[in-house]
Amino acid sequence: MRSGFVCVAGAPSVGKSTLVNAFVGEKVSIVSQKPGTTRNRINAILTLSDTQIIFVDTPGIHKPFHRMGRYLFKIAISALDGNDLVLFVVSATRIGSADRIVAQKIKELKTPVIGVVNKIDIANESYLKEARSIFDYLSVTDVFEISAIQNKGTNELLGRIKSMLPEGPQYYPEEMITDRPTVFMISEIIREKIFELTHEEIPYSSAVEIDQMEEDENITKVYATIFVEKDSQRAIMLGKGGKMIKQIGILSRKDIEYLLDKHVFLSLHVKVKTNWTEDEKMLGRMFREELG
Ligand SMILES: Nc1nc2c(ncn2[C@@H]2O[C@H](COP(=O)(O)OP(=O)(O)O)[C@@H](O)[C@H]2O)c(=O)[nH]1
Ligand SMILES: [Mg+2]
Repeated sequence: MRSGFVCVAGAPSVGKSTLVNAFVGEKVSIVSQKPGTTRNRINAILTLSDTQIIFVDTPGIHKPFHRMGRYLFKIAISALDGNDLVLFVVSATRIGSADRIVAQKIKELKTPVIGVVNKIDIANESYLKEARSIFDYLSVTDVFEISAIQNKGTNELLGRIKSMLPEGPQYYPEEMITDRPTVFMISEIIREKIFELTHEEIPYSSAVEIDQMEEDENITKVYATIFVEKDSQRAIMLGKGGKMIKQIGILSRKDIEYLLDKHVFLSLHVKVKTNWTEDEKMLGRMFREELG
């Protein structure tokens, strides 16, 4: 059997999580239009008859500006190490300093690299040229132009990935699609809806913790807390007459029911925790898995 870890690296919003989901054929990692959606290192597992590929999704690499940002940066950088292969993803719609920072980090690695230019469905010719020059700088000759969202070029890319993996063990049971527990997946679904529905600093000031899960025969009850940093943010999260939190709840419940394949009762609570993005204890809980 061939197997291995494939780190999906790149600047924020280039489509790393979308690509990982496309490979696995399930929504393992949340996606939004806003940069900084992914906060953790998430393994998405694809098991085929003779191959197991573990895609390592990561936060986008960019200059950190607060304590949580520094954690995200550390997680993304340390995830680059110890893989069998790195996919360096850029977007055909925008190449900038963030991509060059990632390129510099990748240049230091000894791991083989495949270049991926994503979003060719909305490509801009001048950026395609810049993408090529970034890969030239890294002496990466293996470059695939794809659209993760339309599943274009992803099969060819997958074939190339498979051919580059070493002989190895089956790391995970074949039915497993992620190394993350259900409670994490649920908290991520809720966070995705917050990223979709709220704006400006609100999604970045939000965190979700699952307080309790009760499994009855016909229904699973989930009690979750959404943390924000200020009273004013709490008011926005709740919305006029509770409209916002209700909408977050409706969309989240639908996805959680799909995930669990059961009816779900979801109770969301919004709590203010001043400056939690600077709080070592809370960050320690959020990044327990990554900090080892
Ligand atoms: N047009 C287009 N949009 C894409 C494609 N891949 C991802 N996106 C969009 O780009 C945004 C960021 O995607 P995401 O996977 O969260 O990026 P990440 O931050 O690199 O993980 C989302 O709005 C995606 O729907 C693509 O191939 N084409
Ligand atoms: Mg992501």
